[in-house]
Amino acid sequence: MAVSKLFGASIKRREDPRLITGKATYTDDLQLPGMAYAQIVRSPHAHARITRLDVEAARRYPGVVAVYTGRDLQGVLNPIPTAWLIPNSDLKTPPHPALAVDTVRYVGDGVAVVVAEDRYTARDAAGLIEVDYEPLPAVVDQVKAVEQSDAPQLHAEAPRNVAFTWVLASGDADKAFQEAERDGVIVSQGFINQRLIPNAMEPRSVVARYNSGSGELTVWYTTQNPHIARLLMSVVTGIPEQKVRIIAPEVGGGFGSKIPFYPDEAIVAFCARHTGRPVKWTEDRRENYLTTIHGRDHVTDLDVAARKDGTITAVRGKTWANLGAYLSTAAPGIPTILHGLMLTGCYTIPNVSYKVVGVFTNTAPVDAYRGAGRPEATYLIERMMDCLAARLGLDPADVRRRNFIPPDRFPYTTATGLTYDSGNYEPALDKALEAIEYSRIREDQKKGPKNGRYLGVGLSTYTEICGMGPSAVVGSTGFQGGLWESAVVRLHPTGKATVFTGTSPHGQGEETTFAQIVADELGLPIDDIDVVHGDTGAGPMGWGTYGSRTTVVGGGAIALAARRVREKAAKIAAHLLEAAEGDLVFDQGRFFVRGSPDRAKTIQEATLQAYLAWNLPPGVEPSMEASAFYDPSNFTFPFGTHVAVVKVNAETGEIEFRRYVAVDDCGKVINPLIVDGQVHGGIVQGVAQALWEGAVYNTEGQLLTGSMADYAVPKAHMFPTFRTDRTETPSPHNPLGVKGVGETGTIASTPAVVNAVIDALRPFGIMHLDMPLTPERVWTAIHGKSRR
Ligand code: MCN
Repeated sequence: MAVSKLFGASIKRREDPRLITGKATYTDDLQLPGMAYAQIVRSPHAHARITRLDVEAARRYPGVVAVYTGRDLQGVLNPIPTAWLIPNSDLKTPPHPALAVDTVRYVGDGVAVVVAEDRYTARDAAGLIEVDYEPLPAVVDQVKAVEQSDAPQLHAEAPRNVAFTWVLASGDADKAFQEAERDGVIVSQGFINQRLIPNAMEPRSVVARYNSGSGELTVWYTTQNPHIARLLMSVVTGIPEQKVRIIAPEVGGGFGSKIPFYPDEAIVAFCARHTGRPVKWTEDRRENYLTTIHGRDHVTDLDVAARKDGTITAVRGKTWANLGAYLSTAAPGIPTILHGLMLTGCYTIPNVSYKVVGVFTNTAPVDAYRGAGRPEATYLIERMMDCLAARLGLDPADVRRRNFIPPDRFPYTTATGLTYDSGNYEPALDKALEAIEYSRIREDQKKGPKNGRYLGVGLSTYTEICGMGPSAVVGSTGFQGGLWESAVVRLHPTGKATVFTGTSPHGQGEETTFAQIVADELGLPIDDIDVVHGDTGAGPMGWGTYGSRTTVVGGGAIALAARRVREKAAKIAAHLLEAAEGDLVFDQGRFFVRGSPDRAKTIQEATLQAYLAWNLPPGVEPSMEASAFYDPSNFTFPFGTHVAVVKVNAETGEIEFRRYVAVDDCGKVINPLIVDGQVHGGIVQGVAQALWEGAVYNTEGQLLTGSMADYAVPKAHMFPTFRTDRTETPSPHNPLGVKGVGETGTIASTPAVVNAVIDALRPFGIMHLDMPLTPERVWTAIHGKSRR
């Protein structure tokens, strides 16, 4: 690879050839000798009591190996745990059995599992299981679940279906609102952030093998965090952690949906252990829609108080967060820590009063979906910026500028208690406005609609919290783990390198960017470096890939480990060159004596000597590897401006998505090509929420959008070309100066597009519409039948 400086180079992802030529191994590709197949029988009711469960016919069906019910698992498997126990919230954690025993609480709740010789037999036999249900009333709406006195109750442990009440109060919001009432302005708006269904390319899949001779359980599965999975697998199955090995082969994308520890992996492990056979389970897409976690699903009432010049003095509100039937692994932390603390966005809002009520309903569990809490926060504050601008007759860009945290105030502590590491918001805004030709659009708007099409432009000036995170801080929020990261950089005798990371990329491209980091730190050719991840049996413990933490924390650990290797190589080179270490210069893989460039040893030569160990300097151990465990001192806060331009056809309500500009700042960029790819993918997911996607349950708790035919996953032709650009404000505390970027597009784009559509609809006096902005919804609003 003829690139002298690899950090910052747009090189193609090395993952892709195998992924796009069918050479990659996914969990479902695995074939183990003697393998059997599992099929989970799931409840067709959203809420019901199980009165009879007869598995005899299934058990007798030819080819069936075993059938288990919730009662068989009782006392053998522990309940599925929740790992984010947010404090001071009266959090209720009702038990979540892997298979329901008496009561099912959402459509898709497992009641039995069939293990058979092949997956078709397993499926056929599952159809023979007779379950009598006594249906109970269901509730799917989180506000009704809490506020309606006769709402069905899901768990005895959680009166009124309240899982937690989380309160954030800072400054004196009441006083600010009183002042605004007298001499300013108060804007109030209700917002629905609809439920979304993650659509990874591959659904979830598990293969478990238990060796009763050694007591070892090996599980291959679609997880974003194998080490956490091992810990939780051990907790749930009781198998000692050192006997459990988790391997994530090709995962096929996750977008957060493969973070949680689901009942299914515990069930499959149980089946493998109790049948003595390796067992495979792969969900189909329908099952995926019903039982893999969903995202978002907030109902919010929000007020902002401001001065007449547009300076916001306070934000106040309440959100009802739908958590589904059970608390998924990280669920309590998403609408609180990752959402509430980001409510003030990139603005100097001094007073905050916010309450989040987490609610159980008869729906699939809700957990982290790309952005996880931050898209919901950004949506609220960025929509409010536009509402306020409209109320005051100001330009939305000017209102934002007025409230930006000035660049000289970083590190900046927000009213919500976070310390933003670095930021410089105006240059990103300026760049984006220039690229979209903002003034020209505003001029065009003044000319009025053309052919019944109304022009709109929408901004989103976002910041977000990622690079999770300092362990002590996340621990103080109730997260039951650390969020440091591990790395091992190992050079082999031939000078080639294997790098182990505790993170577990599954589509983001770190096999490439991590190799770029090591290539630069050690001056090795990039093709000589392999990156290994996703196997608890390979490298040290680490916490996985989510929260756009992989590069910031995992990459930071890799840089530190590589630097340790370089230090050791320098000692050996100095010894071999009979020079003082302090006299050596390191450049592109060579150590040479300052002033004598020919007196040199390459890092490969030093490495070979480290393995031969014939002539090592005193106190230096053989071999050439180093590890690092990096716990960052703060999160990172990337930011930027996204702008969307739309035209709305007033006759049909259709939205023409015309142009999109994204200017992001994720600090130092390792690979601009990959960063662009991440931003593109993120924008698509965020825009899809604004315009098309939404999970719909009917009042009985049946998922009406239960397949790709009913759920509006967008297609490429629905988007204009995205124009991306960047500013660069390094993170001051990260060894590489990087900030995360994996979620920025999703976080930023939703409000940009909604703001653009509402901007276009301003001539009709429309102040807000809830997402998705379908033609029907827009048309209804234009023609005067809006419900809000
Ligand atoms: N990068 C870079 N320079 C930076 C920051 C990042 O070159 N300053 C590169 C990274 O090295 C990496 C990519 O950009 O190749 C994204 O890195 P990062 O921001 O660290 O995000 P993570 O790797 O932690 O990915 C997690 C993030 C999340 S939370 C979701 S959800 C998500 C996403 O990434 N899910 C994805 N992107 C996805 N992309 C794919 N293809 N599939 C998913 O499931």
